Amino acid sequence: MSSSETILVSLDGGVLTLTLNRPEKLNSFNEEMHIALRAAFERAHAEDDIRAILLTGAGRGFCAGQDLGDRDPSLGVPDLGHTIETFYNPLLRLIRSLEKPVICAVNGVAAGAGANIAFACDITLAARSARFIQAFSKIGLVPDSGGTWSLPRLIGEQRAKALTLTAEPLNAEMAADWGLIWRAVDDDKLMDEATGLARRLAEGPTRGLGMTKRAIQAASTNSLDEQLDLERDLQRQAGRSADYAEGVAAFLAKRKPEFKGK
Ligand code: LHQ
Repeated sequence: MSSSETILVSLDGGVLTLTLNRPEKLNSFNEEMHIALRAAFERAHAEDDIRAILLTGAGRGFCAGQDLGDRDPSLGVPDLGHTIETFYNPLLRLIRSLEKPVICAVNGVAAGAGANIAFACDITLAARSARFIQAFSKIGLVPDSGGTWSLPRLIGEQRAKALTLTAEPLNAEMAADWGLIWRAVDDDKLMDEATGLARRLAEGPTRGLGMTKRAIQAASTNSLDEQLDLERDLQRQAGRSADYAEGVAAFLAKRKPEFKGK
């Protein structure tokens, strides 16, 4: 495992595990952590050996959003739009455009941008003790990191407005019931379950999985006709992949496929 101070990075079995590592600040973002996390996602885009990403946090929290000590208006009025443009939006775009599965294991509280980053990942598991807090309204801000886009899509306008306007915490079980995350898991099982899932996906037909992610995401802005055309085009590409050939050969031979991600 190599470590910058703020993000722990390890690559094992095709899974790039990224651990937010400022536990004394509940893994809230400073610029150093942003830069390190972005570099790790850029690496995930670039390297074929990386076939799934697992994002989690060190210590008792997942991520408490922006480090507010770093953006303290008493030290001079900050340009938060610049912070968003420079750090949060590029991160969100990197996660969403990565054509590989991004698993998120929410090990503890996820607040502000921390919650919305978790919701932007492809499959999010959370420890039963974890809470999600749209903390922005408590400090006079608006939700960012895609929250105003993902929340109404995932849970509808009423619930999205109630969560963001009140900043009431939502527990993991309820987040799963509402469809904000995939599953709530016993605390002591979270990392085993998340790692197992990431490993399994890393052994999958990466190109097909990546195109599946692209298609599902495109659905929120496409018409049915556009989506049907997209499915045709992606299926054409998938049908030419080595992994499709392997999948069919394995099926016909009644053996387990060995996908190479190509
Ligand atoms: C923190 C933080 C934190 C610094 C805990 N900063 N130290 C984007 C662009 C630009 C600017 C603004 O924001 C954004 C997006 C955003 O994310 S805005 C939302 C920012 N986040 C918040 O407002 C959440 C603030 N944190 C909390 O409300 C609580 O810490 C939660 C509910 C997350 C957890 O509560 P507790 O479990 O009771 O823990 P704690 O409050 O005691 O925190 C533990 C330590 O972590 C503590 O430090 P200390 O030295 O006293 O032990 C906190 O000060 C520190 N910490 N969040 N965001």
